[in-house]
Amino acid sequence: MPETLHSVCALDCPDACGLLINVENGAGRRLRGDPEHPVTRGFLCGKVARYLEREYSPDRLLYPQRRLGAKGEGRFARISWEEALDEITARLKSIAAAFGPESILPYSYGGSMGYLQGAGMDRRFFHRLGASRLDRTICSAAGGVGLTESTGFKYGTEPEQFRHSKLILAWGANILGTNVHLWPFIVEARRSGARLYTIDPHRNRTGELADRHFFINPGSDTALALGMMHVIIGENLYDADYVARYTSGFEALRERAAQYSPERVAAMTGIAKDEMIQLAREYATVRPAVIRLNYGLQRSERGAMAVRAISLLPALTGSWKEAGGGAVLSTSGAFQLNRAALERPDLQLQSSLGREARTVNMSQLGLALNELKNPPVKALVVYNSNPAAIAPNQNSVLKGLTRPDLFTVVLEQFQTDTADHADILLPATTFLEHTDVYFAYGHYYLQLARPVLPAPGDTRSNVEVFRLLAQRMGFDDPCFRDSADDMIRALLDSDHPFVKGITIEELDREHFVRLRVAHNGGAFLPFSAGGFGTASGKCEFKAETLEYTPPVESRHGEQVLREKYPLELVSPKNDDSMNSTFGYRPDTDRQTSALKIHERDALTRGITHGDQVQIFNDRGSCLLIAKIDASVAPGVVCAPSTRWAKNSPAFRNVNALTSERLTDKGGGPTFYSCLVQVEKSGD
Ligand SMILES: Nc1nc2c(c(=O)[nH]1)N[C@H]1C(S)=C(S)[C@@H](COP(=O)(O)OP(=O)(O)OC[C@H]3O[C@@H](n4cnc5c(=O)[nH]c(N)nc54)[C@H](O)[C@@H]3O)O[C@H]1N2
Ligand SMILES: Nc1nc2c(c(=O)[nH]1)N[C@H]1C(S)=C(S)[C@@H](COP(=O)(O)OP(=O)(O)OC[C@H]3O[C@@H](n4cnc5c(=O)[nH]c(N)nc54)[C@H](O)[C@@H]3O)O[C@H]1N2
Ligand code: SF4
Ligand SMILES: [Mo]
Repeated sequence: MPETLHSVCALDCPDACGLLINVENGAGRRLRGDPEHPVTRGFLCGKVARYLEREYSPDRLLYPQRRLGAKGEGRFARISWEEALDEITARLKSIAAAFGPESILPYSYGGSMGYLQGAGMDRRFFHRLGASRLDRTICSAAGGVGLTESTGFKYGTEPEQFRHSKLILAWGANILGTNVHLWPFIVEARRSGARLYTIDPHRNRTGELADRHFFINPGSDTALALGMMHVIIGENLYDADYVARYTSGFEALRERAAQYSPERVAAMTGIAKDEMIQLAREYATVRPAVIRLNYGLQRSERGAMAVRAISLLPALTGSWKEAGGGAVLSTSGAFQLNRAALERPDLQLQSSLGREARTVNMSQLGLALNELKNPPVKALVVYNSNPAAIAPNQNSVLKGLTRPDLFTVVLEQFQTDTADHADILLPATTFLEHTDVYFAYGHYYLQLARPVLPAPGDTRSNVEVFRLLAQRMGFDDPCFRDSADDMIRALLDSDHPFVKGITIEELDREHFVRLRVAHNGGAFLPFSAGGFGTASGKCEFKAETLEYTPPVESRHGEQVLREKYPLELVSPKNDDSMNSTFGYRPDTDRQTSALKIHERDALTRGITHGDQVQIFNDRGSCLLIAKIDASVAPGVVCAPSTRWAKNSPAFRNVNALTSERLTDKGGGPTFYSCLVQVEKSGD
């Protein structure tokens, strides 16, 4: 009998959709969005509507394998789970004995947003082992710091409230591409007269449909925010009552903003003076106005400051008070579950180290593999991530991954660039095949999904693999025998008012449960009456440290660099894929092989539409196909990311160009502060 079962999309996406799947004789037939889910509202993005192709792809990894060829070559032979686990255990034990357990480095990120598969048994295992801890900075670290410095919490306006807005600023946020379930709320708002403006160096899919697009110089958002404050304060358009009650440091802010005259800001941002003034006036006077900032704008050298500056704007205008006002970067901070009970950092004390292990920044994997000492990294265990394709400074990363003395284990669904570098490659289940609980970073619903399809071949979930490894390592703490449900119960054991009382039974029954952020299903208006999470309980302007300096790698940055490499490269998300997850799809590969370049920059280089071009800087080079279009301003080139390096000529993608320089705060990567030169390629 065909049946309809419930699941949750586990991809690294703010929308965290509720799914329905039709299953017949154990085979998935069709996926669709759950019509009951208040944010999914019955539809899926294009990439996941086709997810069953991935589920049943002939390219899925189904058996454990041992590498035969050279690292990176991709030749493997099938082995049994017994052999695989024995070899991994023996190697990890001997490496830990010889170099100390910190010579073992886990590397994981967004393959699954599930708590269990992403931060469950794996964390317990590495904590007990005493392995180096991974600082998971690669996506949102800078923005997280910026936001908490101003508002104290990592949450903001709920998506459902966007329908009440009259002005929506998509600031470094490609809503239609990366957060498509916000779009229907914006459509609703626009039907009632709202305007949508985009602020982005790339006029993306969202920008094309906006009422107005502002081309901003990459990395200059702090200047724009300060310029808007200049106008808002100077013209007395701020909410004096809200400012007096719920903010601190206003007088210093007034002085600081006064320094950012529209003329100065225009030169910094590339946005004309009158347009900037107009934007500030509209933002302050059209009510309610909401800002959707996303992570795009914090992948620059000044990313934390940019997010901090922008997230001060709704406090200045009092826009937090209104349904359809405020701002949102993430909602993740509202999911105050008991992560310590799930991850068990206390197990580190039971390790042979007997103390907390060092942390290694994942945005500097190349440095970690090639230069870290005391101890050096001798073993790398990768899951939920494809660092060979997505980590910055690819030449350095690949140099590290091909080190003959590095023992590498990769848990994967597909034969990625990173999988090609494994010594032992383990086949992983998909979210349709394992149990997990999901938070979201674009809404306020906690969700549970049970397996809806059988795990094919010899695939195993991350939870199972780390449970088996723990047994073989002789780790006897009872937590290593926990079932998925035991782990979920531990996670739900939290007294925080947003989550208190949510049970596994409720999640099983309802599939999605709204966090207790508001009473009786009412709107969640964070900060409508203050309640900021800062030390003072107020929104802190801290104007003494609020200032704009251009990124070193930018048109106003270091002179030697910008003369040699005059173009600014941004490599934002591809609309129809998910980082490198779908890199094996030919249509995805085509989309991510493009370099968008303005006609003026193409002309001066003798480049015509469709030419193969070489993009290069001191760190490396890669080959892409020139696409001359007006979606970027002169001086900026844009390459949708992230392609599989092995499908690219010369085995390099855009991350051969990006640097391991870190953001101003948070230790985040600076993917979008990247100077390059482009020329027509000979071959
Ligand atoms: N289709 C699709 N959806 C995805 C993903 C995907 O790969 N594909 N990835 C997921 C992940 S991991 C994440 S983190 C989210 C990210 O979601 P977003 O943050 O929306 O995505 P990005 O493409 O990183 O950046 C958004 C926009 O910021 C712009 N930008 C770059 N530099 C600057 C700048 O200095 N200032 C301003 N104002 N804008 C700038 C980029 O040009 C881009 O248009 O999306 C998730 N959803
Ligand atoms: N140039 C450039 N580089 C970027 C970015 C950019 O915008 N530009 N964006 C950055 C950002 S924001 C992010 S978040 C990172 C994303 O980088 P990653 O988190 O590495 O994301 P993906 O490339 O999608 O790789 C996730 C992998 O996890 C695997 N996977 C999925 N589910 C499971 C599971 O249950 N178990 C196991 N073992 N594996 C699983 C998938 O098959 C996939 O290969 O990339 C960063 N890199
Ligand atoms: S990738 Fe995002 S939009 Fe697409 S189904 Fe998954 S959660 Fe929904
Ligand atoms: Mo991300």
